[in-house]
Amino acid sequence: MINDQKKVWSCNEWDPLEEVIVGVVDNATVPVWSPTLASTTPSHAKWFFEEHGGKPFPAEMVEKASAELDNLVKVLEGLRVTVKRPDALDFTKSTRTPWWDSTGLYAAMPRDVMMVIGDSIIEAPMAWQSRYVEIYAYRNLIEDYFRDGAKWLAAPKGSMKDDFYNSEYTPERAEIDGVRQFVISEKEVAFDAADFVRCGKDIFVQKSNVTNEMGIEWVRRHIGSEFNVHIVQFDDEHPMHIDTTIVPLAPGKLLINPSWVKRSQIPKQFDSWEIIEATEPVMPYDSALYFSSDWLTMNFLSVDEKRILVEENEVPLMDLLSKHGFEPIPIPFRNFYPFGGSIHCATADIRRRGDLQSYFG
Ligand code: ABU
Repeated sequence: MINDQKKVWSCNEWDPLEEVIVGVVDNATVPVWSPTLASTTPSHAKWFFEEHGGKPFPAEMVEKASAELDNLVKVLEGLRVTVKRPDALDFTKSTRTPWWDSTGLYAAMPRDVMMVIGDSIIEAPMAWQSRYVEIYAYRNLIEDYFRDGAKWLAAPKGSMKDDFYNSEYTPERAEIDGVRQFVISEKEVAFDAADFVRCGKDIFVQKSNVTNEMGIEWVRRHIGSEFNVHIVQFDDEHPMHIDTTIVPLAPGKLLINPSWVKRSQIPKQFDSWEIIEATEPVMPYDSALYFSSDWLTMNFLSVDEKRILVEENEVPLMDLLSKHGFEPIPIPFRNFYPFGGSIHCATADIRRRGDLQSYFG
């Protein structure tokens, strides 16, 4: 079967998008405050989890974010992209294992729980107890893609027992003697798919508070020898998800977060690429960004090598992209930010037209 006929096929972040999953916020539930959450959550947001932990997100937040997701679907369909939605599980229900029990989170961020590499769907094992069952929101879709010929790999889910987490870790001691510390250990396989960025045969990944070396090694061995997996590290002291740090825009053009990425840290593969520094976020740091940094600015979705869906308030970024020959399409998405992501997080590519190739000499 040639790639154009494959139902599931995507090799990078910029080929023409033909099918995508867009998340839902229905039944989204606020996790209970924990050291795991504290490792990447801004401390100014702690009150939100203390007040709402274990309960549904406030209805007004859900309604506003839901309307923005529905609008995103309309915009994508208008661009001739097929859109699928996950099931809204009842995330207020607790998952009980022999070692712990926890309420769930949401099905808002497909980018975190699964990724498509070539014609394979890879399910991430995750690292938060509250996200243990999240993938089941996508299983009806994944089973259909499997019936249509996709390959399907599910990474081994860890126990997420207490001793998987690093009890010594505190956000204030995120680096000791020049060595980055993480809240998760290497005891079992862990990764979120959003710590990987795909550039054809080269895939870049960061170790983070949800992705460990064992998880990266699992991906490396399972995707096969035609792919090169490169581990990168930048200056984000509390890393979780790479899609606000480096964003490949098109062959030869890489957007970087100037606060976290030093030129000397950019992988040598990008030596001949144009490096573009993102503009500062327009949103104040403490404006309801409960789960994320303020760099959601960079968390946009490429429809193809030119057109990019960008949150409508991010005007300086849109100006920058236009200056570099891109065509930003503004959409309202600000009310989704408090759930921890922007347009990239809220989506997962299922099909992009194009071939698997190397973009690095
Ligand atoms: N899930 C994307 C959030 C990354 C960040 O906090 O910058």
